[in-house]
Amino acid sequence: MRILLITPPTLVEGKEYGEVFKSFMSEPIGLEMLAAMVAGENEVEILDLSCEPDLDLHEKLDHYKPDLVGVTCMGMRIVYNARKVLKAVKAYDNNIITMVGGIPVSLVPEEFNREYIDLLAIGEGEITFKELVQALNQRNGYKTIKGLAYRENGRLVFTPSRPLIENLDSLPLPRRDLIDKYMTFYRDRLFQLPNHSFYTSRGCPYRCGFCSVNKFYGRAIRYQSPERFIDELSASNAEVILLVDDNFLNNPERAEKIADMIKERGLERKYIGLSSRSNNIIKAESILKKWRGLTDELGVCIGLEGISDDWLKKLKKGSTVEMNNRAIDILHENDIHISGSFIVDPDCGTEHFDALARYVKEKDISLPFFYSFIPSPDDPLYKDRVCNTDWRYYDGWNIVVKPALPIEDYKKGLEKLWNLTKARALKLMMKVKSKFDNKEPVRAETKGHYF
Ligand code: B12
Ligand code: SF4
Repeated sequence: MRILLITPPTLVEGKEYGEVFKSFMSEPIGLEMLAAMVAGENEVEILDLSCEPDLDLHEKLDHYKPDLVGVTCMGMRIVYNARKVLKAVKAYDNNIITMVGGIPVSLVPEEFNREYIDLLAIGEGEITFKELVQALNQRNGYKTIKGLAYRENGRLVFTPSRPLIENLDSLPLPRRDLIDKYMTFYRDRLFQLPNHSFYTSRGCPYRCGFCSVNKFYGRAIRYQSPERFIDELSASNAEVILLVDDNFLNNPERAEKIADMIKERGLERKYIGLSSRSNNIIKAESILKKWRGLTDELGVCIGLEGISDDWLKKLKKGSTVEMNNRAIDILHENDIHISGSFIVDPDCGTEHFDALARYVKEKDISLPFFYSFIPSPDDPLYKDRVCNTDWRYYDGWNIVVKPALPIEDYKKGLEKLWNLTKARALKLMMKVKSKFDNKEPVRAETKGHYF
């Protein structure tokens, strides 16, 4: 069977702030995992339309002649783009089986109940995809395969749910060979060096109300063993590695073992980025020095979310401003740069924007990100104030919940904060520039919003 796996374009047509996504390109690990699951008798290709937005899809389909096209939809904001690609494929040839997967597909499946979409993957995709392709190859039916939804008389029919994969080590390595052609695009924002992303654990045990991860994976966290991660890392030559786990430091003992193994095997990199909650940074304080020693520059992303305990409580964040402050101090003590994100309270007054800017400067947060509030499908917070139901606006930069301030004032406040982001990003870039004597020319496409 010939399979074409597609990432839809990340830029949303004519959208304000769209430029920012040019600086956010990284590899589609989900698709690489699916490709690895069906290696062997099948022909698989990955097409990343965020890197090739002007590609002629018909020409590609003419040339590749796929039997099955699988599209990934990573966020609500690209629901329309994902559908557009699927519609074009079906219009090209009605016999091509069209399929879509990703977190939004599981959270709002009705959005994908369209005549041009044959199958939806609900939940984790690897085993479902493997069983589906096997069934199609053997000309068997797929209606008993777990983790699918298909259309019948215009309605979605769901097969039994797909259990979470118990042992992540049982999965093959992602097919990075299929994305080598895009490595000039997959550059990090600061150093413009090629990067690989690693997703070494799945899920998160916390229950922040706004977050989709705990809804998709449940509140369990599953880990790859350090050995499995090291195998994957050894196969990667990227100078920049991003550990895109939602909560990498949740298990400090495992994180320490991984650090020791990277050192023992000489797998250090120029830059390492990882994400963690502030309470886990505090828990992992004693091992951060080891991580710092593995790289020229270490960056940690924290979801700080706010500067008042009341707001953090409203978000069900499960952390406090005191914890955030302590985590920030620990990172500074270890010479680790901080990327901190905030969700700006729709009920704030104009003074709040200044207070956020002051906090960021005082705490020396190198890369602050400020998002407007987006309600999660199953969380009641601000549901009654949704003023925009067009998914294209669900990017955190546009406003979908009516603020207490006049909308223009709230927008201005956000824009001012984003100017601070640009200024601080530039400062960080200057600081680290000397460490990264990157002779490679920077592609215009990846230059992005900040610089
Ligand atoms: C890495 C990452 C990024 C990377 C992009 C990586 C990439 N090119 O794919 C960067 C930094 C660029 C990024 C940007 C953004 N991200 Co992001 N990101 C993630 C993160 C941390 C990991 C994604 C990942 O690689 N997962 C690992 C793979 C294995 O899982 P997967 O992609 O879901 O695929 C599996 C299944 O979903 C399914 N599947 C997926 N596609 C398909 C297709 C088929 C055919 C089948 C059968 C199955 C299938 O099978 C796969 C294997 O199990 C997730 C959180 C998370 N836990 O997933 C957030 C997450 C996806 N991001 C999110 C957001 C909000 C954004 C931004 C909008 C943030 C912002 N305001 O800038 C932007 C938008 C980007 C965009 N494309 O529009 C939200 C999405 C929420 C939502 N409901 O919309 C998430 C869930 C984070 C969160 N805590 O809420 N992100
Ligand atoms: S800690 Fe992060 S990943 Fe976990 S539920 Fe909260 S926001 Fe989501």
